[in-house]
Amino acid sequence: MERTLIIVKPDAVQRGLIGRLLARFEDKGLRIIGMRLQKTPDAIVARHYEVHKDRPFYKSLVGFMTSGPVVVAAIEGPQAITVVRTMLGATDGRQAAPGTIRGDFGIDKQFNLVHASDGPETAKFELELFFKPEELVSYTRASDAWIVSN
Ligand code: 3AN
Repeated sequence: MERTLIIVKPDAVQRGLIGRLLARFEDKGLRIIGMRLQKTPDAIVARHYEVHKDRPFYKSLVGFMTSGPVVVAAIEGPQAITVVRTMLGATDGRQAAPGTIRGDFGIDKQFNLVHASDGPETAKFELELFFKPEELVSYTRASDAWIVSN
């Protein structure tokens, strides 16, 4: 089992896609173990995107991510980090494959709907940045026995 962080970005919230996007993760069999709608403080977004701070799009990216509410969620499942990244598709919606979130819903690089952690270390860092330990809930659903066979 792995845990990863996703952010339903301001563009997706403004477009009324929260439910449809979260449903994709549930449909896949992944479990939401923490979730909150928030307007993210500048300092948190700056830490989250620190690796990009020298990139030309950094300022615009931070402005975008603080421009309106987002939904942050912690998601759990077998190889959840890779599975969720695959579900997002390529960064640029124009290149993202049909069937992926960005391939089906987006046609832009910045307005690319959902963020997800890109590796185990990033997932740990991002989950700790956005959630206190007690905000993540360990549980199983009745359906889990029919989603993962062993
Ligand atoms: P991903 O979200 O696929 O991991 P990264 O980590 O390369 O993509 O970029 C982080 C975020 O920065 C992206 N989600 C996107 O919103 C934004 N971004 C990446 N490249 C560009 C770009 N060339 N112009 C504007 N925004 C960008």
